[in-house]
Amino acid sequence: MIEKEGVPQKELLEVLEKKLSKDYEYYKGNILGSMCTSAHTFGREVYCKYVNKNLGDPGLFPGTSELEEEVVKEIGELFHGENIMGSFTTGGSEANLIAVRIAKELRPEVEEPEVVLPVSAHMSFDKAADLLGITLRKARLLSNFQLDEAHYRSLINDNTVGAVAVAGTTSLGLVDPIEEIGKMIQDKDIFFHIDAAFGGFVLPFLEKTGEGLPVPKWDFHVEQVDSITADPHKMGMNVIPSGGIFLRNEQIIQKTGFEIPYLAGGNFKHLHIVGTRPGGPVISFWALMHHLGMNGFKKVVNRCMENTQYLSEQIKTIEGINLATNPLMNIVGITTHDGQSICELDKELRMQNWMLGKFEDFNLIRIVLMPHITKIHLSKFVGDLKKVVKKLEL
Ligand code: 0PR
Repeated sequence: MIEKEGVPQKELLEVLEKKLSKDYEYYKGNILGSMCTSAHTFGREVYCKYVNKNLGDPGLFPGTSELEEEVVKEIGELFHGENIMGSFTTGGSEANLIAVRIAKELRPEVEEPEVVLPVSAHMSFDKAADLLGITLRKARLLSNFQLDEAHYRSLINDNTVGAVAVAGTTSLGLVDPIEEIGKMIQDKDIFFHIDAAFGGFVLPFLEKTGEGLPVPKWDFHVEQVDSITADPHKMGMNVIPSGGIFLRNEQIIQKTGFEIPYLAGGNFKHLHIVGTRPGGPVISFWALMHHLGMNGFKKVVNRCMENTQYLSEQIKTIEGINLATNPLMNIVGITTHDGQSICELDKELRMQNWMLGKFEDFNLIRIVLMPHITKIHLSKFVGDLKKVVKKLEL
């Protein structure tokens, strides 16, 4: 119940501190299975300063709106595109939903639209398909977790309005064969979307990759690619919420956008699901990108990759468990040596307060080596992992 007379701020802050003490905290190092991390302090500062900006009515905030255009264009260049359009979103799910909707809108003549995607694609595509009345055709993976290209090709037909590939899979951080898929749909009227929600702010900064795996072409470099999802609130270290949708063709917003005619700031077309839209994360990421520069991001990614390498090497020495695959990015998958379920392993480690990702379909535990994780946290984890594997006699 809300009190009749307000409670003093100091008192409330104390209550909040107590109530929120249940939450896990990134800096403690036991959040090992998340794609989010502590927001960069400079970004946080800028965000707080500009928290009132609403891009849902861009005519009232032309400065913020111009900044969004600028940062989108710059990210587009990072992804080897020219004059890229697009916008920030609430996250990867909204960006993917927007992309699937565009694919459908561009082909109104197709009565039963379908989208082809790998089975490793994120749940947000299932949500999008459900909301938009689209059928998903899911391509299998091979035993090494790479896409079965022949199966993907076989799912493309006259009803295919969209093709999706992932640059940084949710489970293992792998990149689909994007050039090859591009060739498959060449000269077909199929919208090609890349989900780089995670990989978008890793791949451009990867210098040396795990086990020397080459970084495949994944972005606007591939001429068939029409759009990309990339989320600043994952490896971009920006505040939540900040995802992004990036589009090659500037006409798409005019062709498929929604128009709200009564806005205080005047008419605008937009692609978003939300109306009122935070401008703060756009401004904070503009500032963060320019503050860190290429080298700043490379440094962060390098450190995450060093930790990835360290953890991978350690896992290789533990009998009973295996690396699911050599990591390309800062995600490590642990599986059992003989195919035994990872559920018990996950449960035991969780009891030791390690918050991991569990992917039952692929029988693997996921560790995302985000910037908040240090080698000290990892060596503690490895110690517990060894004990648990022994206890379970894996
Ligand atoms: N695309 C990919 C490839 C993703 O991995 C994700 C989220 C999305 C799209 C959707 O992004 P939003 O969550 O921003 O809408 N992947 C994370 C995951 O499922 C989301 C997450 C983040 C989960 C932090 C847990 C967590 O603690 O693992």
